[in-house]
Amino acid sequence: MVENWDDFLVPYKQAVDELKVKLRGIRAQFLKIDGRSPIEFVTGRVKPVDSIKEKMVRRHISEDRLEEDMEDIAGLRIMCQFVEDIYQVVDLLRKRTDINILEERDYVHNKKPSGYRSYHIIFEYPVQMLDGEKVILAEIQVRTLAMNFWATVEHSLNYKYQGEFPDGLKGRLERSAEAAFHLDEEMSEIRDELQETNKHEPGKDVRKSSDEDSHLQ
Ligand code: 0O2
Ligand code: 0O2
Repeated sequence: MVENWDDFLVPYKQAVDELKVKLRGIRAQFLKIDGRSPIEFVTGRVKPVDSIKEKMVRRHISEDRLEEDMEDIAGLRIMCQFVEDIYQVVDLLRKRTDINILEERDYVHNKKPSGYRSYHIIFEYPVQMLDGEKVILAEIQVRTLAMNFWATVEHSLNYKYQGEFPDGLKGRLERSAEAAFHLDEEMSEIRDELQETNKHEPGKDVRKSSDEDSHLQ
């Protein structure tokens, strides 16, 4: 049983704080070496107690199984510019020795019925506590800026309507998720074409190319 929620959440808060520093460190290293990072920015949060309790009811999780059965009490988000960056970040995470990946869920190419896309990684993470090491479960969601835009807005609308969207709006939200994904695909294509142009005509001012412009109209 959880006697004191603040005490229960201490290792989770520690994990989120540590992982934010570590993941932001990856970005800093990339920028220094490459001038460009597959990580655009990182956010993190400990799930609020009210949300934990709501999810316990929804997923039939008892308090004594909380540590084992609720994977996202500690949650991190990595935002990327391009879909390809997501998989580069996932590869980097797989190679790390400080996290032990238990499960990966590719909602990028297997979208959820709502239209939601992201790559989820569930892992064990050891936290050094005063009375020794405590291994906790945590989740990292890796997504593009467009996926994050959609998920953020949809999440706040969902909260307002408690998942019961008025008729027709569900379909429109799904279609807007697809529009966001098309935007991601278009951005990747534009990037590839710019790289091709630079390879064949180094020094050409690609900003003046009307061909790329026409794709987005
Ligand atoms: P900077 O200089 O603002 O980029 P903290 O741990 O205090 O840094 P906190 O309060 O826990 O951060 O917040 P959170 O939500 O974990 O992370 C916020 C970080 O994400 C901040 O970066 C924001 O700038 C960054 N962020 C949030 N939304 C966006 C966005 O749409 N675009 C970009 N580029 N960044 C965003 P920092 O680390 O505070 O530094
Ligand atoms: P938060 O902190 O409010 O974001 P479940 O949690 O029961 O829905 P499951 O199987 O435990 O599902 O985990 P899943 O679906 O792999 O990941 C759940 C998390 O992914 C959610 O956490 C969201 O952060 C995100 N997510 C999944 N589907 C959607 C969606 O349709 N829209 C949006 N905006 N986000 C989604 P929580 O619990 O909602 O927590």
